[in-house]
Amino acid sequence: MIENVQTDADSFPWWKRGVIYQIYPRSFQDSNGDGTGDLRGITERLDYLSWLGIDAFWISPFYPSPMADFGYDVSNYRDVDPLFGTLADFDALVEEAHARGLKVVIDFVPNHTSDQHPWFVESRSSRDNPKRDWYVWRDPKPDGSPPNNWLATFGGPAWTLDEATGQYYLHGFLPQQPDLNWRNPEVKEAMLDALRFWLRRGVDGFRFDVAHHIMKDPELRDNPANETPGILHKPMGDFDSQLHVMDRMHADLHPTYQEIRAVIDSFNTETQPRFMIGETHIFEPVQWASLYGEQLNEMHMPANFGLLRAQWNAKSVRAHVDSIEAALPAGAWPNYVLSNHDDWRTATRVGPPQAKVAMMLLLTLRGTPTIYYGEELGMENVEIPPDQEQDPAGLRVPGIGMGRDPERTPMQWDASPNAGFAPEGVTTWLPLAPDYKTRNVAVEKADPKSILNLTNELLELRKSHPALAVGDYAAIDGVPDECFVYTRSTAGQRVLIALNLTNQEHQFTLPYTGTGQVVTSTGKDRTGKISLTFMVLQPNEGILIDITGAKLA
Ligand code: ISL
Repeated sequence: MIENVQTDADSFPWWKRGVIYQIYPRSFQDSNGDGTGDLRGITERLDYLSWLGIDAFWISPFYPSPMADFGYDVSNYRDVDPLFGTLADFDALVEEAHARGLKVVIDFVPNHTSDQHPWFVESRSSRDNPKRDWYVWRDPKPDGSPPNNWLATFGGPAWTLDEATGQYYLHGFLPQQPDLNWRNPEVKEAMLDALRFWLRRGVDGFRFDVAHHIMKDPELRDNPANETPGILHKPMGDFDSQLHVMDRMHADLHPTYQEIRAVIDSFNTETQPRFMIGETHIFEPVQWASLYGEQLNEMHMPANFGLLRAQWNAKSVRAHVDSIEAALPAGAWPNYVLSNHDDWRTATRVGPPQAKVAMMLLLTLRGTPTIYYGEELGMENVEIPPDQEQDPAGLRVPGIGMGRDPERTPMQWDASPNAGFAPEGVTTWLPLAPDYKTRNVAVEKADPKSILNLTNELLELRKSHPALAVGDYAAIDGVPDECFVYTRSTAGQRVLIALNLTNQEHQFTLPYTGTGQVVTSTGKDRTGKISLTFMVLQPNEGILIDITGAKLA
């Protein structure tokens, strides 16, 4: 008897039942031979995305920008940087994507602008400029030091002194990324209006960059010291010496998110429900879950980065998933991610033999998965020679692995010079991975056992199996500590996912009788019926089994 289950996948909006694919636009496809990817390049590759089977893609920022942080320093919220193309290119991309049934999610950077944004240029021009209060300006302490102890994510204090006006401005990231003052109603209105600009152009949703940063302690009190450094998901240097409780997550985030959500919802139609996901690096599950809003009227989904931080072993991964399921407010929908443009490639983090297991996990958990471009190929971090390093995080805080270039290298399309990413002879903005001739879309499409074909199959299975897309999750107890085994169930269907997170064979008994039907496996070497009473998982193996109708032992 299958109880307490969801049934009809079609009644779920696309952002719940679907899969999001993240495109870092500099690195996806260069259409004009300047060595950097662009919007037309994405349009040229839409057939690939359709074939792959994703539902939506999110494009990291393409706004006009001095590129101090490669687009996360926006100097105009209503245009496209010439490096990436034009507004007309964007409109064409949306039209072509929608024609294929693909949703378009764009990055929105609410916490900070570029220091070259006209708003900041005005704001810094004098203490009594009408835009002064659009940013966070404070006098130095009597000894001339910054107003409080806050640190910038990418090294150094979060305050820079403007010599001309004698005040410090706040920047949670680079000095070239001054923080906006969201408590100023004019700022809020200007930003909401920028959202409307893109909603009118047809975007299906937004990813809100560092959404938890936009509201800080209004009294700007010091952060307390962090007595247990190492709690962040990657080495962050001095930034990790503090608990970031005052420089983010102030309670008035909630009414602000509600106002943003109301604007987005006001563009909903029957056929086009809009959506927002917040980039929220909050790891305490209850605090994270609060960002859905008490009435589920804030973030449709606060991004959940817990899997990036979990140790790669079955106990930690299961503990994380169970904690998310437990913390989730009634009616809210979970989400998972294994890598992005700020974090290590999955194959590098978990080791190449585990990459397929990781992909099977991501695409079979209950919750919307986001796949970072190239993960479907098993791309790895690429070592960047020091003289080619680009990322300001790595350049400003060298030597501890903060640089993000290794996970941002060009997409590997084929074995031709420049991997089909850019024309032959062009110098690409970051070097290509050394393995691109053997690890690319063309080679992997032709290999039935590739991670690309596994990803493609799992994406198709999510469409054909409501249990995988929207079914309930239940972990199975009594299996070896090295394996993570769970079911996904709808009223009419139950599938079981058995993942071996080690390179050793494991044997165990499942709490079901009889046999199940193999749907697929990471090795693509299993077919037919499989015993549920005695299961053997090969090293680094994941199996997906249809157990609809199986009886509990
Ligand atoms: O603060 C952190 C850890 O607690 C960082 O992980 C931080 O949240 C993360 O670096 C934020 O990233 C986003 O905003 C940055 C940009 O450089 C990143 O690429 C973007 O994803 C500034 O806009």
